[in-house]
Amino acid sequence: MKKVAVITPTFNEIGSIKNLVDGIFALAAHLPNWDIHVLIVDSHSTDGTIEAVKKLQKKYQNLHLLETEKEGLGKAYIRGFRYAEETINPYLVFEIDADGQHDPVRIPSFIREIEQGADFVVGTRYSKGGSIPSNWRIHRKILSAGANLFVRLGFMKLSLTEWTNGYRAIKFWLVKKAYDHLQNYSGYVFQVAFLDFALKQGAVIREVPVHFKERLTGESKINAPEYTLQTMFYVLTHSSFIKFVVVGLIGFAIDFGLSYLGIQKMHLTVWIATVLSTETAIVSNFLLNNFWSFRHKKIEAGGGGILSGFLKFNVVSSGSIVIQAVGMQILTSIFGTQLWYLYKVLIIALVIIPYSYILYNKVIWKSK
Ligand SMILES: Nc1nc2c(ncn2[C@@H]2O[C@H](COP(=O)(O)OP(=O)(O)OP(=O)(O)O)[C@@H](O)[C@H]2O)c(=O)[nH]1
Ligand SMILES: [Mg+2]
Repeated sequence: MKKVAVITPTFNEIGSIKNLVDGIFALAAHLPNWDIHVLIVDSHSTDGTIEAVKKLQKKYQNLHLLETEKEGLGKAYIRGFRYAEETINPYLVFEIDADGQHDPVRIPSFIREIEQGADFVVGTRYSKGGSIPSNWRIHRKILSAGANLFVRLGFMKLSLTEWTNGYRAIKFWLVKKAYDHLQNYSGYVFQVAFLDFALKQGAVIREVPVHFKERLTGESKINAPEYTLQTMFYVLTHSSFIKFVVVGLIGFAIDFGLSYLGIQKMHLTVWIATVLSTETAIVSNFLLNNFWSFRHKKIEAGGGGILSGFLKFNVVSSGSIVIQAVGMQILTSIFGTQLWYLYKVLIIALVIIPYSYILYNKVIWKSK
């Protein structure tokens, strides 16, 4: 029998903890191949949660309690993983909220995915069969859906619909590998950091739809502004996007510098100088993107892969020249040429950057 540690962090969840624990152990009876343990990681609740867990421990031999400092959700999970490793030594762990929003009834669906080869299963609220509470106020819906969309677009990983929900099943080998990375993320952003890490490790990731229920008792612990900022910062620093922008700026400097040299200093024919400078910038952009921005999806030398990637890159780059030319022509013929530089900046920011980032991710440096 393989061991499972269902880890649930709690801070003042007296209203729901008993239901959750009873719910999980009721299911355990229907999972004969799995030895289910539950680990509550409590950060000094003051509402009686700890006492309630201790009482439940008399009934359930496989119920564990770890008391920790209140250092955020991510830290609570990392402490829980370490403790589970020492005391339970699981093959699989679950993450699940204690406030009743994650229905343990879905646990067997996660396990089915694991049995079919998944390493990391995410409970998604944003694919068919999943949902968020319909009575959530609009700002809460926007925060949740917006955070997910931002992460999906930032990582250009549209096939994953859910990054932030903390209802997951993860094989323990992945947890052990992730410690070093995760210890930097003590708050809720830990969830995004863990999924990003798993993807970059080449883990098999699957989603199962879940209904995210309304919190019935207790209070939300999430600090929305802090969470939003940390999530944005994480995506910008861990996706290829910032590097892609830096490469674009370097390309611009090369193009501009060589044009200046060719036209102004060497007095070359203008079209020859322009072809030379543009193509040098394209070569530099391709190499820098391949060996830096999209390094994790690098096109390897040999087998003609680099050449065909480079040719595609030229086609995409030519596309951006055509878009700029047509866009500039349209805007200046409508609004006049006085503010041409503003139109150019707008076209680059609103059209060229998304166009290139999407095509680089989806055509040239596709996920493996
Ligand atoms: N041990 C521990 N648990 C925490 C901490 N912060 C949050 N939790 C628990 O983590 C789970 C998720 O927190 P919630 O506040 O419900 O976050 P949420 O579900 O995104 O927000 P709501 O929908 O408003 O409930 C709950 O079981 C909390 O009790 C913490 O610092 N330490
Ligand atoms: Mg909650």
